[in-house]
Amino acid sequence: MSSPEKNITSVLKETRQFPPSAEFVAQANVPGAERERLVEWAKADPDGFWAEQAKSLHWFKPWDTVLDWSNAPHAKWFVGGRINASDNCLDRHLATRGNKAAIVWEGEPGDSRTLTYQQLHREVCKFANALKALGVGEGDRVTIYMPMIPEAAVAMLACARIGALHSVVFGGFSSEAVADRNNDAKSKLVITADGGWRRGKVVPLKANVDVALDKSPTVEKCIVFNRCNTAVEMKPGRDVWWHDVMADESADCPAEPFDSEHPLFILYTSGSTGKPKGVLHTTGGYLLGASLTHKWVFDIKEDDVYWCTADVGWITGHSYIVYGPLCNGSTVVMYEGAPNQPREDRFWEIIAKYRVTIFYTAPTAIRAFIKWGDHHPQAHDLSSLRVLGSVGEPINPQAWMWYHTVIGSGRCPIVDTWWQTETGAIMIAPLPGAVATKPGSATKPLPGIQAEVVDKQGHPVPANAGGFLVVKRPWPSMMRTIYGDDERYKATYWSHYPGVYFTADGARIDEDGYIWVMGRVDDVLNVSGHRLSTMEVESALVHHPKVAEAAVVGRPDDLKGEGIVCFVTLKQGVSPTDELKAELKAHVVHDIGALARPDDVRFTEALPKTRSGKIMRRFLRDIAAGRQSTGDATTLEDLNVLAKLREDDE
Ligand code: 6R9
Repeated sequence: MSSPEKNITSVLKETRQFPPSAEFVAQANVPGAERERLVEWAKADPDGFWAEQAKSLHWFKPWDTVLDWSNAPHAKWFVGGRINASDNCLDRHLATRGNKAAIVWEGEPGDSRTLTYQQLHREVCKFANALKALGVGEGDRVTIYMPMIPEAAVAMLACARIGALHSVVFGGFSSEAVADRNNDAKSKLVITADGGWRRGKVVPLKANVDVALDKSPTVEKCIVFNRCNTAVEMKPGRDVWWHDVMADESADCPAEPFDSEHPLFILYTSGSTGKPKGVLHTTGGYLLGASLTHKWVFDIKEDDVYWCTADVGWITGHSYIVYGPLCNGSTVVMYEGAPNQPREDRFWEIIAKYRVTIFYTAPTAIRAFIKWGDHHPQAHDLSSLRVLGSVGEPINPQAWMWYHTVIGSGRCPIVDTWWQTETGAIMIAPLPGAVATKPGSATKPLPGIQAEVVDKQGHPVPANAGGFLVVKRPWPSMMRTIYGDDERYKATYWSHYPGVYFTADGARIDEDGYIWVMGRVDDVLNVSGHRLSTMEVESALVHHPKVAEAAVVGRPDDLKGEGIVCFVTLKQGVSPTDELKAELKAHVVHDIGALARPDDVRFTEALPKTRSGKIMRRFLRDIAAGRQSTGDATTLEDLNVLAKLREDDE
C-alpha cells in the first residue's frame, strides 16, 4: 500500500502490461481491430460517428444537426431531436425485458428486493403522476436527498419522465449543504426518507431536511419515503408521505418527448473556489455518453449482473447505476449501507449471492479491503466475475495488482476509468477486449474523445513529461454550463486554452500513448474519491466564532487518498485547546458533512503569506505531509512564520 506521493514514484517505474486473454477478446463487444476502426472513424468524421452511435437510443423524432458549437463553449447535441430519458431506460425494454430484473437491491439490515423492468416502470409512472399532482412540471427543479434504496432511482426517473430537473444531494451531506443546493437551484420540491441505514444507525435525513427547509424559501412540498419506521415530524401542508401520494395514482403516464437539449439534471460538485458548482447535463448527449460507455467499457452483455458500488448522490451513481445501465436494459445491483457492515466481507457475500459479473468500485474501497485481509474475499465464490472497474482517483499499482489477483484471480480485465462530474461519462479507459492494461494507468481515450496532455502553452508534452489533461473537441455528454452562472463555466473550464476543455488534472503520457492521471492541480481535495474544495472547508472554519483565519490543505493518506489538514489562527484571547480542536472538527462536519471531517487541526499564530497577502499553500502542504520544503520562500512575508510552523510540527 502506498500514499499518492509514493504512488507517483511507483507509477513512473511501472512497466507491467496485461493484455486481455484470447478467450475474453473472442467474446468482447469491442475487440482491438474494431476499436481502431472506431477511433479512426471518429477522427475523420466526428459528426457521422456520433450520429451513428446515437441511433442506439430511442428518439421520438430524429435530430437535424449532430453538433451545434456556434455558441461555444455551450454545446448543443442532436439538435431538433425529441427524446425522453425515462422512456429510454424503461418503456423501450418492456416488450423484450419486462420480466428481467432491473434493480436487485440489498438493504443494510439484511432486507432485499428485486424490481423487474415492468415493476420499475409502474413505480416511476405512478410517482411521476404524483409529482405532477403536487404541481411539479417541465423545467422545475426537484431536490432528491435519499438513502440508497430503489426509490432514489424511481424519483430520478420520474423527474426525467415529466421534464423536471433533479438535483440529487448525497445523503451524507449536512442540512446546510441541502439548503445551499435548494437555494442555488431554486428547488420547488424535496424528496427524502425518514432515514437510511448506515453502520447500524439511522441517518436522520428528514430531520436534516426540516432544518434545511427553514432556510429554503422556494421549496413548497416535501415527499417522505418511510424507510426505517422512525418518528419524524410532518409539517401540515408541506410534508406528505410517499405511500400516501402513490396510493391512488394511476400507472399511466406516457413519457413526453423533450428536446434533446432539455436539461436532465443538476449535480453539485466542488470547485477550487467557494461555493459548489451546479453542473448541468442535458438529455440526448448525456444519455448517449452514459449508455455507450457502459456498453463499451464494461463489455455489457444481456445476462450480465452489474454492480457499481457508488452512491446515487455522485455522478458515478447517476451515470453507472441509473442512466447508463438501465438505458442498456441491464440488471443492476444496488446496496444500502457500508462495505464493512455487518461484516468486512459484505461485498464478497453480495457478489457470490447474486453471481455478479461486472464489479465497479473505488480505489479507496480497494485499499480498505487490502487492510481488512485476503481471507474475506477468499471465503466467497467470486468465480462469476469477469470485468473489474475502478473510479474516483488514481489507483496505486499495488492496489491494482491486489484487485487483479485476489478479486479477479488474474482472469478479469481491470478497467480504470477516468472521468468527472463535468464530463458526464467515462472519457479515458481501456476497452477490456482491446487494450492491454498497465497497473495505475487509465490507458487511452475512448473513441471520439480527444484527450491530450499539454504544457502551459497548450502544446502536447513529450513522452513522460508532466502536463495538464485537456479535451480538444466537444463530446455529447459534456456539461452544458454551471447552473445559473455561464461566466463561471467559461472561466473555470474554457479560459486556460481557447476552445479547449480544461480538466484541472495533471497527467503524463507514456511512450505507448497511455495516460497516467496524477491528480488535481487546483485546490480541490480528493478524499476517498470524493471532491471537496479547500475553500469550502476554510469557509466552514471561519464561520466558527473563535476562528480568525484558516488554511486547508491535503496530505497523503494511505486509505483515503488525501486527508484534510487545517491550519487555524484563533481570535484574540481564545485558548488553543484540544477541546477546541474537536469542536472545530465537529463544526466542519455540521456545515458540510462527515466526509469533510478534518484529520488534523493545527493552531498557529500566523499563516505563511506572500507580500500581496496570498496564503502560500505549498509550504503548508509540505508541513502537513511532514516534508522538508524545497520551494522558494523569497516572496514570503515573514520567514518566522514558516520556522514557527515547522517547530510546532516537531
Ligand atoms: C467520476 C468522478 C473527478 C476527479 C477527476 C480526477 C479524479 C476520477 C479517476 C481520477 C485518476 C481515475 N479521478 N477518476 N483520477 N484516475 N480513474 O470521480 O467524478 O467526483 O467529479 O471527480 O476525480 O481528479 O478530476 P468527480
